[in-house]
Amino acid sequence: MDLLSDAEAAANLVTEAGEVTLVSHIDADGICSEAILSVALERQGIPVRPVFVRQLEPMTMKTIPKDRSFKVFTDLGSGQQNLLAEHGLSEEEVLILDHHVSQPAGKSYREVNALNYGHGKLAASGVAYLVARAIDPKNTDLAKLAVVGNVGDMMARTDLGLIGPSREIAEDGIRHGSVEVVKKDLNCFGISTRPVHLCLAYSDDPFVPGITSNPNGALQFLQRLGVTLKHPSGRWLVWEEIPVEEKRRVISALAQQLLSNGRSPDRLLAEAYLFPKEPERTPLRNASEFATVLNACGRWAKPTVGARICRGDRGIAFREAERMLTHHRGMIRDLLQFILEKGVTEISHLQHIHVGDRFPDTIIGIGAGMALSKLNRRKPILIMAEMSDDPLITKVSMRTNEEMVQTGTDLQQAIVDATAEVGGSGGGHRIAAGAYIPRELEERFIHCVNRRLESQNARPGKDDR
Ligand SMILES: [Mn+2]
Repeated sequence: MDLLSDAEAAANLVTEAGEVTLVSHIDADGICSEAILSVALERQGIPVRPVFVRQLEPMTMKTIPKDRSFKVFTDLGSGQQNLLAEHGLSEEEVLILDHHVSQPAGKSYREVNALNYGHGKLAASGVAYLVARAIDPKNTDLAKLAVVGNVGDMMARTDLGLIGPSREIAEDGIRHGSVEVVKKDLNCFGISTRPVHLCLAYSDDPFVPGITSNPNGALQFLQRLGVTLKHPSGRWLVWEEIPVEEKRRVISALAQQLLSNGRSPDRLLAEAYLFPKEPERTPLRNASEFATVLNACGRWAKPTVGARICRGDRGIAFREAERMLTHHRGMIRDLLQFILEKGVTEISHLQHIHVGDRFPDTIIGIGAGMALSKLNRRKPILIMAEMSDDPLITKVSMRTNEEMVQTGTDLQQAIVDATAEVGGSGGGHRIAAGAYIPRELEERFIHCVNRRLESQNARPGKDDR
């Protein structure tokens, strides 16, 4: 069993279809997966009907038509094979391209799942790309979207860059000319759109004392270094525009700042993925900001706007996405403010807060992640929200930071174990995970997770999977 030959088999299978229903997830990885595969199939003359879902559960299964189309599931499906079977889908009409833990359920659906080949850092859009490339080697223009999806799913986070097959896909993009790799760039978000001092202040990996969460501190730091901060026209420059020599000055001063505070500079640099053909100073210029645009579209129930951007729409869809991004950021700012003002409840191994129905459940994880750098950084944060469409269910999101992951914290494991005990479903990654749980068992769930985190911290730190 190897990944490329299975991608090839999947390509043969899907190109035999007369028409395809493509069911995908609403996040950046899911939107990129859908775009990659739809474009590849449309180029073969095969009509595709996309269906986006927040997650596969009995309610959303109803949106999958019972017709003669071939059903492809991307970025979901592996863990919900029981639902596919219950929906009456036969083995012949299904293909799953995923990277979540597989749970076979009686039927043996055809599946290309990165995890089954030992690739923990290849997201669904990477798998979809390998299938698209097997359909036609000319599809390397789609490598860029796979880079966006992989970065959006945090595949580059732990290792400070993409590795293995997802890195090889980025190489395809470089050869095609649509992707540019900067090997040792500053590990921070917003290099194409944010004024440099805000870019530094809003990044918390690594946490730089005096700069992280401190825009004024960051500004003074840059002024002391004599960095050119503004364009002659008066607007702020973004990191991408700063001359290389000045970038080096900033990076070495940040390293010194970390060392003099007894912190490691290990996570200061990371590989960045730029898209030189996109317009300058827009969030489409680099993989992580591009992914944020798509996530904003998905979280505000407009995944198809994101899908149009993936297909190259830089007009109406892009302007709509920009408005959503502005709205998205405003809402997250309000949420952050709310968390800090209301305050979290700290227990032995985590800190938690319930936001009720004040904020949509789709953004609480992001707000929690941002709040964590202003709270106790030694304890993961657990945030809960009511689900607007189901009063009996509570959405839970958890976030921690790289330092805690390196000492053994694994939120995915903690959440999966706790949902096994309390009921509900959950999953995610070591650094970020989420669950849907029965509302009446919130308290018990918190304590289950707390106990799991306690036992993880008692173990010595393990290598990342
Ligand atoms: Mn994914």
